[in-house]
Amino acid sequence: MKRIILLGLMALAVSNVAAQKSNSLKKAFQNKFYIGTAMNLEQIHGTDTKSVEIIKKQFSSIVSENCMKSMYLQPQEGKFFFDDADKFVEFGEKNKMFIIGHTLIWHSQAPDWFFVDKDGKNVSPGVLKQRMKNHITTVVSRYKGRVKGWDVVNEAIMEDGSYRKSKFYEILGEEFIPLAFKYAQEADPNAELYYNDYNEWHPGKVKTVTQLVKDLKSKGIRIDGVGMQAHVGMDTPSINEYEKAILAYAKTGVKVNITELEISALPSPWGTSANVSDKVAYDEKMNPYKNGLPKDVQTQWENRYQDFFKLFLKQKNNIRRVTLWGVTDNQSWKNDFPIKGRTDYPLLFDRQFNAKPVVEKLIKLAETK
Ligand code: 9MR
Repeated sequence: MKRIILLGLMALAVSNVAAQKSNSLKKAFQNKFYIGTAMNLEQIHGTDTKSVEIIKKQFSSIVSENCMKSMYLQPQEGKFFFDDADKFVEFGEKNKMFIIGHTLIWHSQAPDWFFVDKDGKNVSPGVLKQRMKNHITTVVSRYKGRVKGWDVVNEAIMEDGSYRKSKFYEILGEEFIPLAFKYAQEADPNAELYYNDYNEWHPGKVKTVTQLVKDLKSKGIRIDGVGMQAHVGMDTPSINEYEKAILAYAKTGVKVNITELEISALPSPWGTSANVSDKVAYDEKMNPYKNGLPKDVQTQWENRYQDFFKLFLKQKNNIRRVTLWGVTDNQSWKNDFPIKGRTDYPLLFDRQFNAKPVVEKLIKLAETK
């Protein structure tokens, strides 16, 4: 009788170990790459307790979805607001996470004052350099040694490979990118520094971004990674195109971060733009799954996630981190982009805070690869 109980207990212990091994993304991927999520304000301040539980259990890395953008950190010249960002960094430290700051230099969500003088005219190159330096130095030094990686420059290149005609570009030309990296490096020599962009599998972008990495390196300026935002759809881009881009970036000697990952289950009026100013009017036909995904679409969506993760696992030596752009479907920006007011299903946790079946499948994939 005793032996039977003992055997029973042993079996229970073994199955517990097995369950433990496979009960979170964080554990399953720990020897592959960091697996992260973006955090919004409710999560950072702990009011969304259910999401916070998921984040602690499932993810090994976090990035600020909005609160470290320059319009929030420095709404007026010289007047910094750090309350949200401080909380975000504290959360990451407390939970031993790899903390990412997003983003230092981005044309969008930069405060208007950044580029103009008191008469509203563009400032001189010298003034803009000073403002960039002050912003980057103040922010990066505050979190020195704590924020482990920075999206230094975000979305500066267009799909055809040309430079985006942003205010930074208009006033400083291409030079604004090496300058931003130099200022960040000076402020925290040990932080990883990244260039981050969407549609970076596009051949035109691949060409210019790889050249950019080479140019920075030849100037003796450090760049550690390219962040490939992964705001992808059901068909575009192809896994093959995506892999080619990963290999091209890796060949320049940097790591690839898969950033801002989510897979929209909805029809798209165009490819996979993540340019926040590209919006399309609401159309009932474009919002077909208000009450849930039909089984066939659900299966197709799960397969698409698995195909991407198979690629990430295959390329794990080139990939440092895979970060989801949010936790639950209802929190995703995709419900309002590119068409406002739709019901999308792009993330790994549903509107009731439950892990979707795909989570278990991704865990299994990680454990068998
Ligand atoms: O998810 C972010 C959303 O909440 C903001 O309203 C939006 C505008 O700042 O930015 C979203 O995140 C963007 C990211 O910072 C950069 N790449 C594209 C993302 C989606 O627009």
